[in-house]
Amino acid sequence: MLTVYSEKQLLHHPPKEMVIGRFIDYRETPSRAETIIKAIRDRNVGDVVAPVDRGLAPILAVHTEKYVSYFQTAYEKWIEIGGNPDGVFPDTFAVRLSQIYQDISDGGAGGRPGFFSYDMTAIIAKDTYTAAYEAAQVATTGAEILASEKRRAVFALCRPPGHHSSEDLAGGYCFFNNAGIAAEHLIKHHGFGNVVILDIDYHHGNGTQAIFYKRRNPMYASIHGDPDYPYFWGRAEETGEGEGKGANVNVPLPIGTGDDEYLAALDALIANHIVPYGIQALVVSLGVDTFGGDPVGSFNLTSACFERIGERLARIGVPTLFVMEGGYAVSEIGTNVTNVLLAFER
Ligand code: SP5
Ligand code: ZN
Repeated sequence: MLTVYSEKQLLHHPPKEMVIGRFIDYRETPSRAETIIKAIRDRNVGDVVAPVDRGLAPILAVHTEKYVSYFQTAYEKWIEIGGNPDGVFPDTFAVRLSQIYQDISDGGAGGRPGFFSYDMTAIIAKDTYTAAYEAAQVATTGAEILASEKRRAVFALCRPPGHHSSEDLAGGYCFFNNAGIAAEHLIKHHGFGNVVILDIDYHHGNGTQAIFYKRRNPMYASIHGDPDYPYFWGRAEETGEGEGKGANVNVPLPIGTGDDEYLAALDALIANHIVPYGIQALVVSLGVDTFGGDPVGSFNLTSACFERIGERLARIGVPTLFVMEGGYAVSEIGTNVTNVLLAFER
């Protein structure tokens, strides 16, 4: 399987994040991507190519102009106001204070960080924009190669991840919604009529769900831990709106879920929703934070289970783009990711 990858994605490295009130080392580390690319090479998964820069167009197909231009200069402006060089931390969030304040401004230099994010883990450090921009190009290039070269599958090794970011909000280590950008590229540039974004990261992809909630194409389908981050989204009752009714499928599973229950849920999701939808292309939001040893997720999957997942995804039988999301057990992340990809190709 071909991998698309760029080392520029390693430039994003905020030192710390806050977890239950304490600052700890940032868990979404550059070493995650470095370990994955090493395993891709060591296990001969296939060639690795650099992304083609398609500019802002693929990003602006998903994200608002205001959000993108805020993000481009956010770090610079933060330094100008005397902010901590480690990265941008909002001091206020633009939450629903009252229905009478629907048209609030972005809050100016002081307010913008909290206007364009909903938590404090999508930390904009010195080169974060460069890395997130590059991740979006990796995803777009993956989609482009999949479609134009009529490949069976491509792996977009994106970092930072994307599924928690919506059209104008960062959160959950995510800035640009790489999987959403890729799906939109398949739909807009290659005419795919029934794309499914299947999100197997441990966390619900609230950003992806939000972006496509009122659309029939793509379908968004997710299996995730519940109750857990992002807390307010991911219920089975969230099924889409308007034209998108029925094209949003959430499968929350309890903390501690193991291989057998997980695979049964995946089989049911594929048989009851993804196949009946008439799937023509698959974008997998590939998180491996479902692994038992993961320090962030709380499922109990074994490394062998990732092979079973890869086999099932292959059986769907459509062109497939894998887009990297979460996974924080760095010593096992290379094995777990390549287990999915190698089993898919067997
Ligand atoms: C892309 C991705 O995987 N983002 C995850 C962001 C999660 N951030 C906060 C997690 C806090 C969860 N605390 C519960 C601990 C259970 N082990
Ligand atoms: Zn996750």
